[in-house]
Amino acid sequence: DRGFLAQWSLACGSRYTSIKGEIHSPDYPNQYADNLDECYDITAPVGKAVRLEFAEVDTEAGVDFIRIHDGDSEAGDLLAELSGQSAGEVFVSTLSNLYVVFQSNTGGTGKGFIAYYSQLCGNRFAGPSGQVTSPGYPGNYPNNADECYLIEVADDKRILLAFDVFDTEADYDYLEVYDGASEAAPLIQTLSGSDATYVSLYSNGNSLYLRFVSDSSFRYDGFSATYTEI
Ligand SMILES: [Ca+2]
Ligand SMILES: [Ca+2]
Repeated sequence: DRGFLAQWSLACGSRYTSIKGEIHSPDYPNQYADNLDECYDITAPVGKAVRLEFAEVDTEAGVDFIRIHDGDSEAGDLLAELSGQSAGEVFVSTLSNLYVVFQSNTGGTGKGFIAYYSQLCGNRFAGPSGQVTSPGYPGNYPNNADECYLIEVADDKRILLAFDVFDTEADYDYLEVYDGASEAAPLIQTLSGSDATYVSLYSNGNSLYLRFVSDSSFRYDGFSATYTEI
């Protein structure tokens, strides 16, 4: 017997920290058991966010619930309470955690749920236009930087990314531009040195993912770019 205090401070035993993966109810796609109280703690590195997409929800409607919290415990804001049948709901964490609880009572059951998680860049830009700059800009960027930027515009739009300034240590400090929402998307171009000043790039879809990396010596101005929804 652990006693009340130990129970109260016990963290969720099911932690998910991979770049991507799945969570599902016990025995999915077979019927889940009665009286479950399951937790799923999905944690990304600091600076990244968690995206969670429910491919299937099938529970006893109004009685057996999946609760999605924006944080690392049930104390985090409740984003949604799913019950009954649904598919396709997507949730994104504000910081680097989502916490999911699945509870069933006695009586009716179902297949439960399956959901897929992935890590998104936490440095997110939305809206029709904006400015993206290297860390510390207009000062020099730091050594050993590894920064991500996720730009997302309206669903049916594309993005024009135009660089006003680009100045990095050639070959050692660079910016990767991906045609999508993560590093899993196709790489459009890797920019380094000063050649990229006044370069413009276009996305095919409504998102662009940038990754800026610097090595351990020689800091330059970095970059400043304007993105526009087109
Ligand atoms: Ca039930
Ligand atoms: Ca450098």
